[in-house]
Amino acid sequence: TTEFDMEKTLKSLGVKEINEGTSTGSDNFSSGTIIESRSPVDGALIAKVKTTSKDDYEKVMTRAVEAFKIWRKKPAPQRGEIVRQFGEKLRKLKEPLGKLVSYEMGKSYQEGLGEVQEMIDICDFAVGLSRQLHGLTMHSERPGHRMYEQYHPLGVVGIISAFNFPVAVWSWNTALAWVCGDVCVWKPSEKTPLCGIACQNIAAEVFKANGLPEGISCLINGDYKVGEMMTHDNRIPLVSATGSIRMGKIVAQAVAARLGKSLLELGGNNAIIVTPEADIKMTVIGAVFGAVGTAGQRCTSTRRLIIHESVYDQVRDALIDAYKQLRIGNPLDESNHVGPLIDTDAVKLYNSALQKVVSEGGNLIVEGGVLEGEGYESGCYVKPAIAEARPDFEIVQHETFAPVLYLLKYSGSVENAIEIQNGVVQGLSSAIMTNNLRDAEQFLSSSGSDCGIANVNIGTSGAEIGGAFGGEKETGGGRESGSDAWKIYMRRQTNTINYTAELPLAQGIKFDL
Ligand code: UN1
Repeated sequence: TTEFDMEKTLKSLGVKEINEGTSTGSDNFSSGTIIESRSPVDGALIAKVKTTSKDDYEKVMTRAVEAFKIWRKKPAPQRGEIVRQFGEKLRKLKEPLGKLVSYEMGKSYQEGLGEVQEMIDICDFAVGLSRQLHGLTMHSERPGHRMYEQYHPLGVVGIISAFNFPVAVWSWNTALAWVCGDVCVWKPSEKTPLCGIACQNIAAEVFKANGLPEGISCLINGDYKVGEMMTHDNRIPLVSATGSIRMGKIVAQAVAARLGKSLLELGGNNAIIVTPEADIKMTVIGAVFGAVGTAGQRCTSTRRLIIHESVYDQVRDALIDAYKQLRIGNPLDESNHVGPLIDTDAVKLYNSALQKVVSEGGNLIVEGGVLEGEGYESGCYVKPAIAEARPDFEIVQHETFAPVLYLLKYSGSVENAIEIQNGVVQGLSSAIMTNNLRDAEQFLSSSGSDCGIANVNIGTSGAEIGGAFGGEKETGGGRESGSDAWKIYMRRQTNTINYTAELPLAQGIKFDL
């Protein structure tokens, strides 16, 4: 049902009609211009957020730098305890936060809840991590010497996140950064500012209840110009940015110019290879969810299917059938599969991709189109489309953040499919559908997929938080979330300790006075 009380939802998350978009925790202020958050679900104005001015930003940074001096001294397991409490609060607020994500961003309520679940999961992961953060010990070449390494907190971490995962991506960064002893300044997408306000409110309550200073969790709001304040700021040793390749290149250059570190999570052009021995039923489910889930607005969404000629017609026909069953409409109605795109600009990009693929000689086997009429008043609802295309089409090289799927045919061995799959500038996620062990292992080998994520008999999206998340090439090379992704949030120090009365030098050097 779409019947839900938005007013109650917003109230339980502390979101007001007009919100101060700058916050250092419980202290909220803002003197910048106002952004309006409109829901792509029905076009309604949800609430307004005041953006961050230069003066506001300075106040934030002063507090953040001060807070770091205190937070870094707190033992990591105690920092973990704070993150545990944050995770507990998220469990309690899972429904309203999931609803806000769904309403402000337009993804299905199920996916909104799933996104909050990712936040809870990363908190659990971070709590365990807070008793680890291990360095190595190594054997010194000198007698009576001990050598080891330790990881120390890094400082203020800047986070720039995208509209498509308006809450989870922040939490992947903050939950880890906090247990690592860092403080965070977050600029959410200007398309989903209310999700940012809600998350900041939840975090602020936890820090306040524990008597911790303002500045451990900070929020700033606005467009790229507000982000630029962070990328040029020497007080921020690490900027973690999720978004387009275009944005990532600008961020990377600005941060590199001051020799800062950046963690980039940029576009994908994810493919599923379908071999002659693929389980077709499984392939269709995986491909359809990957292509139309979140209306094709995940960075892991399936954009290309690379299908062996022997099963091509079968897969194509099964996809056409499956697309006929798709219900498009209000994402808060659980019977719908596909919600709206984020805004009408995204609809324009969708339309131009469809025109482009046709002008390059592609064949639309499932025609798209923008939906009009009752329930579609926001103008953001589009029909998922499928085009038969060729790998060398210009449009196939691009990530279009919409439900457009390209079918590409391959013949011969799996190497040919891998070459097509790797033949794009992006390198985020990839998958192979096959029951042939040789093909699967070939795909995973050093000459296989060049992506950060490579799956067998699973689609390209929906990665678990336990693994490192990110990709190669123009996807930016960053890794967030699980495995040892925490290391980028800390500085590594090598320590050598001499417990003798002599001072032998390394490399056998003699220096007698
Ligand atoms: C993103 O689209 O920016 O793997 C993140 C997935 C999700 C995260 C996507 N767990 O699809």
